[in-house]
Amino acid sequence: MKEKLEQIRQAALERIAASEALETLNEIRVAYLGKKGELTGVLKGMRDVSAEERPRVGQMVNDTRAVIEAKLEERKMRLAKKAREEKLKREVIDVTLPAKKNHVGHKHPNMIALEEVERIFVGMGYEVVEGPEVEYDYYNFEALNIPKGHPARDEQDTFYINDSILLRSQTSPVQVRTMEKGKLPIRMIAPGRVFRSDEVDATHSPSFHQIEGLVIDKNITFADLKGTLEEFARELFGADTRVKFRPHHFPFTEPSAEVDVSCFKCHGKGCRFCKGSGWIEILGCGMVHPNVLRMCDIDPEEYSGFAFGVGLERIALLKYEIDDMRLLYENDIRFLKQF
Ligand code: 2U9
Repeated sequence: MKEKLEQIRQAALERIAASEALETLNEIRVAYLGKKGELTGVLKGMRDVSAEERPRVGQMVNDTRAVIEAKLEERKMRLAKKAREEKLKREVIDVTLPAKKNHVGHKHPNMIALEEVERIFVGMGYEVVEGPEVEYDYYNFEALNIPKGHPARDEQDTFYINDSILLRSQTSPVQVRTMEKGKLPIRMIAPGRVFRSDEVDATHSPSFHQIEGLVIDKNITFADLKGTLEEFARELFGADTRVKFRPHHFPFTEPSAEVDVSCFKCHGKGCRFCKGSGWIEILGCGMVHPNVLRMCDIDPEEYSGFAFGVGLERIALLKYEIDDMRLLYENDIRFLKQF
C-alpha cells in the first residue's frame, strides 16, 4: 500500500511539474483527487487493510493528498504569475512614440466675419436680433412695400411653402417684426440665413447669409447713414478705406444707394481683385420708405430711418481672399483652419 501511494505521489508531482496550463492542473486534480480519482480509489481499498494498520495507512493517504494539493496550488500560482507577466510584456506602451494628432474643429470664415461685423455695430450701440427662417409672405414682401405683382417678387425667385408662407429671401422681416412692437428708437442688426432659388456657382447659392441693419429715430438723415457705413467700412477693411455711394433702387428704401469701398488690396489703383476699377461693391442701403414706416404704424412725419443690407459670404470671400463661394459650404477642415 505504501509503495502504491508513493507511486501515485511521484506520478502526480511529475505531471504537475510538467503542466503548462491552468486547465491541465484541473485535469490532474480530477485524475488523482476527484471522486473517481486514483487516491480515492486507494481509500476505497482500505476495507482490505487490517484494523490496526488502518490509522497509519489513512494518515499516509491524507499526507499524500495534502502534498498533491499543495503542489497543485503552488503550480497554479506560478502559472498565473507567468501569464500576468506575459500579458504585461505584450501590453507594454512605448511612451517615446509620437502621439496621434487630435483634430480639433475651427471657426467657419462666415462666423469669424459675422462676429467682426457684430462687434462693430454693437460697439455703436446696436442690438443683434434674430427671427424665423420660415416667414409669412406679408413680412417678407407686403410690409416692405413689395405688393403682389411687383417685379421684385419675380427677381428674387422665392421658395414658397404655400400661398402665404415662404422661406425668407432677406432678413428684413426681422426688422418689420421689431418695428411692429412699437418700441422706438430702434438700432438693430439682423443677421441670418436667407433662401433664393439660385443655381450654385462661384458667387451664388440657394441658401446664404445676410446682415441687415435698421435705425429709426427722430431726425435721422442720409448723413447719418453715410457716416455710419463709412465708419463700418473703415473698421472692417482698414482706416484708409474710402466709400462711394451710387444711386440705386430698392422698393423698401427711398432714396436708395449701393456702396463701394476703395479696393483694400491696391488702395484704388486698380488690380485683379477689384477687376481694375479700384472699387469693390459691398452693400445696399437707403432711407426707409414712408410706406414701410406707415405699415408698421410709425408716423413718417415724426420718425425717419435708414436701412442697409450686406451679404455675409461676400464679406468673408473678400476679407479672406477666397475665390469660390462653394468652398464655404463644403466644411473641409483643411480649408477652414486657414482662417
Ligand atoms: C426694413 C426696411 C428696409 C434693407 C436693405 C439692402 C438695401 C440691400 C442686399 C445686399 C446684398 C441683399 O445680401 S444681398 O443680396 N440688400 O441692398 N437691404 S436696404 O432694407 C430694409 C430692411 C428692413 C424694415
